[in-house]
Amino acid sequence: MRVFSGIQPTGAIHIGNYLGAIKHWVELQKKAECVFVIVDLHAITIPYQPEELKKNIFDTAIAYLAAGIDPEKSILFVQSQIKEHTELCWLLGTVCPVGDLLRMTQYKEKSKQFKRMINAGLLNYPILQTADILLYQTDIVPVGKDQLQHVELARTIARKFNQRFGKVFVEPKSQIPKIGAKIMALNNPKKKMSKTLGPKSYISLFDEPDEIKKKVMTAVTDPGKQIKYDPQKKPGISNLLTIYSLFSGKSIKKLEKDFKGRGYEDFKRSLAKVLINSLEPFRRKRKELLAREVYVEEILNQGTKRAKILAASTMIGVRKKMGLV
Ligand code: AQP
Repeated sequence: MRVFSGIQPTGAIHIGNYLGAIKHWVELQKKAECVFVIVDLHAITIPYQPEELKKNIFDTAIAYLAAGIDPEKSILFVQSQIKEHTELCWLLGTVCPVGDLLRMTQYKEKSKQFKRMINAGLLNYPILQTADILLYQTDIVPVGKDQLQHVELARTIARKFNQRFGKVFVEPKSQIPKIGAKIMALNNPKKKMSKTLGPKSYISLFDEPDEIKKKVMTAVTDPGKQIKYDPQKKPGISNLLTIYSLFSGKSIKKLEKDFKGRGYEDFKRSLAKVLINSLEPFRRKRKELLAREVYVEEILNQGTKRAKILAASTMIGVRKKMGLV
């Protein structure tokens, strides 16, 4: 079984990225052949600073490793290092209808968020993501809920291509966690926790204890004071209960019982403690890795070499089927 997934180096990796994706990657490494990528070509579809991007790519690699991605088991690399991604993107663009791209929720949301820079890359983003996935003959794509639509499109494009030119691609399936597939922003529980919404919306994997405490204590909650899971009526506290449950291993029911009759403040104080303790090993590992820059670069170089072999092999089949040889 081949597993593929990635994250954009658009800022600090947060607990939403972790609970929705990375945590499951770490588990999947034990039983599947995994390819994990830092999708820098996706990150440049929104406004960015080149120097910052370079730093974010490195920081994202450190986040993967600190959170438990094992370079001995999994392939880890930076997308732009393998030209086959952009080549396949162009070819698949001739198979994908424009209408399918225009109805993608992420395109609609990001083009509202970045009104002044709605570029063709932002619209074509899902084709590049399809190319990323299909290049590695991926069976499973573990992602958060927001990426479900894109993976569905990748399946459709794979099917269309195979029908028109003959079978080359595996049709990938998404794997979405039952709980934690969409962690909401701390400062606005109606919106998804997101790197580009800014640090007040998220807790980074590497936030210091003081920051964690401050962000949790000021997280938006709902009227009333009951600790009860009800995402419609109480989106704020329900989101915090989900986070608490996933980091502590206690069920939401048990937490509701434990905190019965106690107020939000008590609950938040306890959640902050859980988060500070749970994220401590990540902070420690990151500090170690920051002092080993050459080692991290070598992991990425080795990953590129391994991924390149897989990507090049798929492209031979694609070119042949499309009459491009
Ligand atoms: N809030 C979230 N809850 C659960 N899963 C999430 N993911 C992202 N946010 C949440 C999952 O993390 C993986 C990497 O996402 P990405 O960096 O490729 O882009 P994204 O989904 O757009 O993530 P962000 O943090 O919201 O980044 P920006 O702000 O740059 O757009 C994916 O599997 C995603 O589902």
